[in-house]
Amino acid sequence: MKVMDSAFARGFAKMADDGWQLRFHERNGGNLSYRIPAEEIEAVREDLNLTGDFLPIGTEVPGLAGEFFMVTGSGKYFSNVLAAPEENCCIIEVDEKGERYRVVWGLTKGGRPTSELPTHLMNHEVKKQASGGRSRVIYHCHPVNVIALSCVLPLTDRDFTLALWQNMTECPVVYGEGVGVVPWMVCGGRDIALATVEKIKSYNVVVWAQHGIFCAGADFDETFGLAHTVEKSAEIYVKVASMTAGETRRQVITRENFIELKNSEEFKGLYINPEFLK
Ligand code: 2HA
Ligand code: ZN
Repeated sequence: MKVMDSAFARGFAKMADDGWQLRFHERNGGNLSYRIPAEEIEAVREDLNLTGDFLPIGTEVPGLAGEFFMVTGSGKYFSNVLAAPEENCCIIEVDEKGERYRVVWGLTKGGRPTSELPTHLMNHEVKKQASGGRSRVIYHCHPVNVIALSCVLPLTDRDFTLALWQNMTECPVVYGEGVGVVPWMVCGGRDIALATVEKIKSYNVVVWAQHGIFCAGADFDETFGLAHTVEKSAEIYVKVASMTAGETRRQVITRENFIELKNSEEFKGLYINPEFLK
């Protein structure tokens, strides 16, 4: 099968376009990666070029040795992915030590995988392990309202989690573990990757102050839905702050409400991080 006839490649391109439609990706902002299951890569093997040279990743990810990923290209625009995935994305193979990669499909007009490849792969490595292999998608985008909040809220996991949870019931339901926050750092390198990895061990969403978010999930719908839910709550916060001239919100979902939600019949088994209920 051709890569572009596979469900995973079509899902990847659709998600990129969903992000573009929601204005999460100005210019070449953001990046997306998918850890491809063995049977899905097997089905498209005839369309791969497995003869290229391996290049250094810039970090070591032994937990991903031999894995294949579909990723967006460095400098490529999300707005162009759906029309021409083979020009704007690629499939990479990680070598048997987890130190190097090579492009085996895509980037037909040249280019490299995303500048955030070290962060993506290091996040995949920890999420793969923490989720027992379930986690497959890492998504980075620049949603305007989350970034706006990072200009005004204290940059703590607690402040962000409560600010987002308290506007909308869906939030603690969808990300009951909360969100992590990384202060402003230079992007694209190993330091921000390490800081993000520390946070993504406990959360599925990490805010990069004055930059955007990183999130992780099992599939495209779950991961995009997570980013969308976070950004929607941030938008509500920004609207409320605008209506009230910056005064404190008058009604929010309270700590007692979160406990009520968690203990309800309707949401039986829902996990809400107890750290943020204190
Ligand atoms: O331009 O978003 O963080 C891609 C990015 C870098
Ligand atoms: Zn970015």
